[in-house]
Amino acid sequence: MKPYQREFIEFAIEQNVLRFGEFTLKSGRVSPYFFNAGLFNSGQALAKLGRFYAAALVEAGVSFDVLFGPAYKGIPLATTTAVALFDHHDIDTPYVFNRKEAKDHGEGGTLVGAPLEGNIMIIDDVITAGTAIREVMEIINNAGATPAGVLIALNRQERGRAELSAIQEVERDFNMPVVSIVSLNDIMAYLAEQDSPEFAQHLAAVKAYRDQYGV
Ligand code: OMP
Repeated sequence: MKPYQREFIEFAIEQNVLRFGEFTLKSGRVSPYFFNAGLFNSGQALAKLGRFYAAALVEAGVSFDVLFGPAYKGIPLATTTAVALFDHHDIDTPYVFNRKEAKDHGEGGTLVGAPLEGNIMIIDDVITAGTAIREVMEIINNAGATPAGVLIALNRQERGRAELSAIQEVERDFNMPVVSIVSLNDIMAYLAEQDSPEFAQHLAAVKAYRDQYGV
């Protein structure tokens, strides 16, 4: 685990974004942990979050033309990443986001920002079973653009439709990399490092979950 990844996990726990307990996921799986990116809900938290996304993106070295933030949660994520790329890496990148409902007046349409053209880097929060990201791929295909990759905060390292992980399936099906700031392995390593019975309990629950749904 790199120092910025440990820092990110601490930051997510501090913000209550990463919580332990019992949570029913979109996929129906009942998970002992949940990552709620919506709780990065202040100017300071969003600014810091953008720095983590930008750091992971620059480190991955994937080239792209435009950042895309899928509605709704991806919108502030792509925005703060674009700002951090400029402020901290001197990279000025166009960005675009979509509306869930098409607007039939004014400028119209479902896209706001730069044109959705060329190689698109999608910014999102979490991939579990891969359903949400497949919907996003349709928007990119319909625009005639090419996916360059996906950047997410957390790779939950869960099985997708068959034996591969959901992320491996997405990488295979759309021929692009999925980059994450941290993965479940990093969270487990972090829990194991803490000298705390509470965290040891969380780790045991996460291990049992991974045995059932992990890859
Ligand atoms: P999949 O569509 O199964 O990949 O689930 C991804 C979506 O589930 C995310 O975009 C979130 O809306 C939500 N989610 C979280 O936000 N955090 C989690 O820890 C787990 C999920 C989830 O429901 O799987």
